Amino acid sequence: MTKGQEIKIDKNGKYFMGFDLSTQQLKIVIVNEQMQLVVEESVGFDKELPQYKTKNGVYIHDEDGTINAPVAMWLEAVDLIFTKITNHENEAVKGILPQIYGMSGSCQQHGSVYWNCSADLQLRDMTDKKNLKENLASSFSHDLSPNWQDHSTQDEIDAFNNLYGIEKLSEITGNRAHYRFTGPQIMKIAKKYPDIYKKTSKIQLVSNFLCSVLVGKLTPMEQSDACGANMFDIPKRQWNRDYMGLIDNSGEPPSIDVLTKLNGEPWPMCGESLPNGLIHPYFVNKYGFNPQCEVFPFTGDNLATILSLPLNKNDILVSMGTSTTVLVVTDQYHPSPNYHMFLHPTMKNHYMGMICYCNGSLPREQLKDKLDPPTWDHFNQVLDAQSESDSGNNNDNEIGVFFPLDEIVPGVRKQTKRYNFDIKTGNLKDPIKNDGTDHVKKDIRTIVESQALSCRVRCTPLLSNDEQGNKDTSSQGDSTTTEKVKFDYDEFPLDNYAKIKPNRIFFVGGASQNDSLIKKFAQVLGSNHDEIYRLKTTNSCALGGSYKALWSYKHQRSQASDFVSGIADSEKQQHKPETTASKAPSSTSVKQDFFEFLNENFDWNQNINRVPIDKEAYDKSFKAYTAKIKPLSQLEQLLEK
Ligand code: XUL
Repeated sequence: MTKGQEIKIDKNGKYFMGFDLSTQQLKIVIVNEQMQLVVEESVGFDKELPQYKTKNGVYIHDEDGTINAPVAMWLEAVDLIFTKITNHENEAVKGILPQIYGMSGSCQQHGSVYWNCSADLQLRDMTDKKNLKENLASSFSHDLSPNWQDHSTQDEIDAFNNLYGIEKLSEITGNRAHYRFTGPQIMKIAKKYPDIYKKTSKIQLVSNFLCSVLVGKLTPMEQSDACGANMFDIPKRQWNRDYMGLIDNSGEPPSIDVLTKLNGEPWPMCGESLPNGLIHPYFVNKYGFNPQCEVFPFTGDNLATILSLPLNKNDILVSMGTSTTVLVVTDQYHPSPNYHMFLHPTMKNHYMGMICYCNGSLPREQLKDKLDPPTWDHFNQVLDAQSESDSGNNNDNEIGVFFPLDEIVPGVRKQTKRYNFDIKTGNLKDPIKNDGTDHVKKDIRTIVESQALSCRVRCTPLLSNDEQGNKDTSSQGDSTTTEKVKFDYDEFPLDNYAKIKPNRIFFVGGASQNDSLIKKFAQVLGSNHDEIYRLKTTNSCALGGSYKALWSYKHQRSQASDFVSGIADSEKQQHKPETTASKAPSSTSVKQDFFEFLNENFDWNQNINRVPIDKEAYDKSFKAYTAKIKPLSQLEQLLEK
C-alpha cells in the first residue's frame, strides 16, 4: 500500500502479518491472500520511545566501539505498534487483527538477546493485566543486545579467523569473522562479563527473540539467520563444535554448554514451512488476535528482503537502509572471505550472497547537511548537475572514500580520503586535502560513485558469466593475460569488470525513493536487460516476512491435504486393483516452492516502479566507470586498518 492507494479490507478475508525489527524502528505490514499490501505501521525508537535515550535506535560507546540497544525498548515497541493498529482511525484497519492467520518477519541480523533461567515460565505466563515489558522484566540476564554496528570484538574475531584460517572459516560458515557476528559477540560477553554469561540460560538472535515473545515460549534459531554467527556449518547444516568451543572453554567438552545456551540446533530446515506455534493468549486477550494465528520462524532482515521480490539468477537487489547491502540469490555455494553467504530461508539448496556496508545513508546525510539549504532536493540537484556536466563520460580524475563509521567492506577504520588519479594509467596521484565547503559539491558526486563502484567490484564475482550479455567473458578469475585488481582478499581480472553486468537491478529501502541516487547507482552497476526497478514500499523486509507467512501457511495446508488424500488413496487402494491407484491433487493447494509461488502471485503493478533509463548514456557510463576501478583498488590498499 503506497500513499494515495485505497485500503481494501474484506471483513471475511484472511490476512498475513510481516514484522521488521530494524535498527531505528519496528515496522509491520499486512497483506491479503493475493499478496497485496493493505496496512503498514511503524514505531520509531528515538521519537516514540524517548525514555530510552537512544540515538538512531542504539547506544554508542565510543571508547571501545561497543554499540548496543535496550531489549525492553523493543518489547515496548511491540505493544505500541499493536495499540496503534487497534486505535487506527480507519475502522477496517482497527478490526483487522482477528483476521490475521499467520505472521513471520525479519529482524536486524547478528544481534543477540540473553535470557535467564526464568524466561520459559515468564514467557508462558504472560498476562494481559501487564504490558510485555512488565511481564518479562526479570527474564533477561543482560538488558542490552549487541548491535550489528558494533566494532568492539577484534580479539574475538582474531580467535575465530586464526583457529583454522580465514579461508577455512569462510568455507565452513560462509563468512570470515566479523565484529558484529554473533559468535564473536557472545565470546566477548563470556570473557568480559562472566557473571552475565553465567546467569544466561538461553541466547537468541533478535529474530527468534521476537518470535519467542509472540508465541510465549523459547523458539529455536532459524537456520538462515544462524549463518550470521560464524559458528554454523552451512554444508553440514549444523553448529560447528570447534568454533562454538572458542566461546567458553571452561566446560567439558567446551561446546556443550554453548549448544544448550543456543537452545540446540537451528530448526526447522530452510525451505520447510513449519510454524513455531500459535500466537500467545496475551496478544489474543489484549489486542484481539485470532487464537489460531500461526507464528512462522522469523529470519534476518536481508534474508527477508530477498523474499519480497521475484529475483532470478544474476539479478541483484540493492537495499538502501541504514546499511547498504547488495544481495543475490544463487544455487551455488561458493564461499569467499570477500562476501557473505547465508542459506536461503525458504528455498532448499539455495543461498543468499551478500555484501554489507556500514556507511550507507550516514555519510550521504552528513554531506547533505553541509549544503545550504541542507535538503535532499539540493543534494539531488548537485548530483544530477555533476552527472550531466560530463554527459556520461565521467572524465573526472577524482576518487574518494567517506567512512564516518568503521567500515565492513573493506574492513577498515573510520576515515575520509580523496585522491587524484591518472586517467590514462589508472594510477593514484596526490591526496586531495581540500575538504572545505567548496568541495562539498564534488564530494557528493564522489561519494555516490564510490559507494556504487564498491558494490560493483564486489558483486561482479558473485554473478555468473554464462548469462545473456555476459557471454563473452573469460571464466571468472582464471584470466592470466589481463591486469588484475585486488579487493579485500581476492584478485579479479580488470577485463571481466568491463564485461560482467547483472541482468536486472532492484532497489529497496528508504533511500531507494531518491531517483537521482538510484540512477547514479544504476549507471555504475549496469544492467544487461536495461531493467531498473524500485519496490514501491520502503518496508521490503517486513513485506518479505509477510510473504513468508502467507506461503508457509498455504504450503502447510497443501502438504496436510496431500497427506490426507494420500491416506484416503491408500485406503482406496486396498479395495481397488493396484493399477488404478492415483493421488487426486487438491484444487486449493500450494505445492510450489516459495520461488514459484512468488513468481506466480507477485503483483508487479501494485509493488514495483520501473525506473526509465537512457540506454545509450547508461552503457557509456558503465564503461567509463570501469576506469575508476583500478584507482579505487589502489586507494583501498592505503586505508588505515
Ligand atoms: C547484515 C547486517 C545489517 C543488519 C541491518 O549482515 O549486519 O544489514 O542486518 O539490520
